Amino acid sequence: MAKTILVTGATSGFGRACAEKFARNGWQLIISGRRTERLEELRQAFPETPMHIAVLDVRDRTAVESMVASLPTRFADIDVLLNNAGLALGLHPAHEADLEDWETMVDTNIKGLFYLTRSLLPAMVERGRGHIINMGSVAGTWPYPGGNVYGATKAFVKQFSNNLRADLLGKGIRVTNIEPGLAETEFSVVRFHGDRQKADQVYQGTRPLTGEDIADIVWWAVNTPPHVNINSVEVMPTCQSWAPFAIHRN
Ligand code: NDP
Ligand code: 8X3
Repeated sequence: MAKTILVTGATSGFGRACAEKFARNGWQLIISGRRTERLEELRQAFPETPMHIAVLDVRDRTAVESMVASLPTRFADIDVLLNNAGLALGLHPAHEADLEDWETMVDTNIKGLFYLTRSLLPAMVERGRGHIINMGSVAGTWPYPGGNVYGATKAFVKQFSNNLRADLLGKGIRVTNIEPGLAETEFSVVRFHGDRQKADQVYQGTRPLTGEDIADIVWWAVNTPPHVNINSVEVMPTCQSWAPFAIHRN
């Protein structure tokens, strides 16, 4: 029987690239996101691959729980949960940021991620097998102007991943936090509320990471032997590095 991965945010970017990678390599998939037509299109691109579509807003706890409770039997034993759905909204300094944006990021990147995790963990513990891969970010470690709540949600993802490892010691379950830097997906279009020109400027003159780069890393982390746990992977494009400390002078 093929192994099963559940990918949240499979309609775009990293999630879509990861879904394609696992489908090409003989896994069966549960693909999730809010945009039904994109999930249908993904399933049609892999007619040989068993794919279950779970149209889902990860912020909706009841919807997450009932999706997990009603999985068809052949998809019920999940080997890998890829907690990828997430977003940044806005790049304003904290005193000008939109509170709605902050709430959406917290509800999606933090609460959505732990709803999925909490719903699937009991079955993984019972089976003594499973792998949770969380999509963190360099923003969870490195502060930058305008990163305020987005970075803080990813700091949550980082520490939640570490604490999961502590709770799951001896249970046969692996946990990995992937922490990418600059990557060209729909991320910036979403961050700038659909302003494509502003989004394009983020990547101008760079060679950013791609969804496929991240899919290669997820695939590697999953396929290390069961006694190996990749705790975290921080990855940037070669064209990205750190800035010096900022100093305000009068
Ligand atoms: P995309 O915008 O291309 O993809 C985001 C995915 O998340 C979409 O499939 C979207 O699906 C899904 N999503 C967003 N909100 C919800 C929701 N409420 N419920 C369900 N699904 C949701 O961006 P990326 O692929 O870049 O982002 C994927 C992850 O990677 C995010 O967690 C992001 O924070 C992280 N990341 C991105 C980096 C980058 O520079 N691109 C770098 C580091 C981390 P739909 O809209 O159909 O619901
Ligand atoms: C996405 C990377 O630097 O835009 O998490 O926050 S960054």
